Amino acid sequence: MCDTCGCSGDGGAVLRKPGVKGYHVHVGDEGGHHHHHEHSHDHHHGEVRKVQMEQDVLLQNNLLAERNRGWFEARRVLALNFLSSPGSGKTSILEKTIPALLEQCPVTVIEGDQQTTNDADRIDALGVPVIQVNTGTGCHLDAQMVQRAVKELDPPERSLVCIENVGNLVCPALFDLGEAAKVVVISVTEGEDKPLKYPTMFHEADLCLLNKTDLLPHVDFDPAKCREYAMQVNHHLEWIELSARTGEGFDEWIAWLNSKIAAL
Ligand SMILES: Nc1nc2c(ncn2[C@@H]2O[C@H](COP(=O)(O)OP(=O)(O)OP(=O)(O)O)[C@@H](O)[C@H]2O)c(=O)[nH]1
Ligand SMILES: [Mg+2]
Repeated sequence: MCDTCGCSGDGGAVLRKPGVKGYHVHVGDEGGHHHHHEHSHDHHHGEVRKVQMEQDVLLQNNLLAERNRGWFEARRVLALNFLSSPGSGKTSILEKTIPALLEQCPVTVIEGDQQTTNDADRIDALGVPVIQVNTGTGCHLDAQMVQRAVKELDPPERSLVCIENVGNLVCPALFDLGEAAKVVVISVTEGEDKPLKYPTMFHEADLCLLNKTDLLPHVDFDPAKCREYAMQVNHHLEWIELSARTGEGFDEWIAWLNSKIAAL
């Protein structure tokens, strides 16, 4: 977990529904936690206690994540956790993906952002059930937030639940949500060394979508090099290159999804 921001709490997370005025559910009973960066000198003391607390928070999260996983499996729901830096194109990919899937499989979406319902509004426009989780000061979704959101969404049997995590290539990698697979998105404007600089995310991911390939003529980015770096971190990582703008590569991505849906 993140040592410096103290991202262990839920940050006072709330659930929101597009178009439902006043719908506002707090996640958890413990209320928000606050960042006090002026007290960061505390981080130099009590290292053992800090490590212990981090283990407890992650253990607690893992227990809840396993309950989510059991629930998803019992209902034959495919839950995917989408992760990336801010702006890599997670929502744009969902906007293009969901209409292509709806004939075969119902889709519901959980959107994670610190603030706004912007992404939930974009998904709502597709006519698909969606819940926005606003994490407040929190920089990742955790299993409890997903549990609450899933309870509200009540996804049908044999369906797909897309969980778009908070844009952040670091902390969300550590929090199991009970998903069947983690899909990390990286775009060609971010630099091909990201898998080496942020290895935990690529180590934990099952599939990497390299997005914005339409911009390749305009940037110095070598997809083969990026893939090679990613494979150094995780040689099981699957890899698909696509563009949410042009639709290039979507056949392969939709086929990947359909193979998972067929196995439900
Ligand atoms: N050229 C190009 N632009 C893209 C592509 N995909 C997304 N974008 C643009 O990138 C910007 C960010 O896209 P989003 O889909 O909002 O990214 P995100 O990962 O959901 O962002 P956060 O939720 O804020 O982390 C928008 O301006 C998109 O139009 C793509 O394939 N090609
Ligand atoms: Mg988004």
